Amino acid sequence: MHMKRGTPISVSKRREWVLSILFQVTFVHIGLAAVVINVDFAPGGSGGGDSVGYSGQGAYSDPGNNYWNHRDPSTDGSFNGVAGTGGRLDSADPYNAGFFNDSTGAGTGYWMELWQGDPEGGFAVNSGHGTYANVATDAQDLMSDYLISSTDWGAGTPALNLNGLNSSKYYTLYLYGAGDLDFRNTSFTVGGYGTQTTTGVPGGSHTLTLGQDYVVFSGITGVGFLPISWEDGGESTEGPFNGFQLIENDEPPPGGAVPEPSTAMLIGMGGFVAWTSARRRARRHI
Ligand SMILES: [Ca+2]
Ligand SMILES: [Ca+2]
Repeated sequence: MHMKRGTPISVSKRREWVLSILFQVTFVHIGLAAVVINVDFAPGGSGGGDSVGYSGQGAYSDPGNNYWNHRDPSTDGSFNGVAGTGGRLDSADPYNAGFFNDSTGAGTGYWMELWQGDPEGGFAVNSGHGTYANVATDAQDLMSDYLISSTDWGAGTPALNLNGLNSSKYYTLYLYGAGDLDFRNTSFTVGGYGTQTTTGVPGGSHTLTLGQDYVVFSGITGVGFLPISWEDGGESTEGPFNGFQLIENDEPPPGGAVPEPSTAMLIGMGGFVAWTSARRRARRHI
């Protein structure tokens, strides 16, 4: 039994289809052109000597956009030494340094409040010290300085609220917790989204690695703010929090994963090529 073939497609109809497909390819691309907030934590004040502000790419790929917000709450310098600089947090609680810029440097309505614990601390590794070798080589100025949660210093746990979220948007959060001493690792809890723990780096040269240097919480939606707390992950008594990336999307991540924009573009173009090939094959039979 033969399928009945339709009449040949008019030129205007084909043009309409091509425009439709091009629109969809463009839409997919724009849909993933997310707003990205990059934040680099480091000790400030008397303990800020070895802190370095980061500019560049994080683990979330955002080509061409290298702006990072530097958040350096004041420390008392009590950890200053050959390994680096830092100390107990001694700024007013909660620490709040205003609205974040996005990864292009443009202003946003996102901001945070940091509660310091009892108080907890911050540290920046001296780039001339041996433990600096454990810092990810592709983001050294992000990972070599951090805030600390320590079980040695009492019961208080440092936490922050990430504010200004839009309850109709979808968010992905990259949390960085590694570096300095081998295996120093961090357990992050994001309110309503559970707990994830980095493994910490095994020592030596490496690049940013999922699960080791950072963890990712995705599919965050329906919230106006996010409470984030962190503690040591069990490998040592100190858990570092080096910084984070907050990615704002209009759409939920497909299949629970966020594809890189370049990959999505290739998939979109692949679909377009497959469609035009199918049209060419179909035309040969008309
Ligand atoms: Ca830094
Ligand atoms: Ca940092």
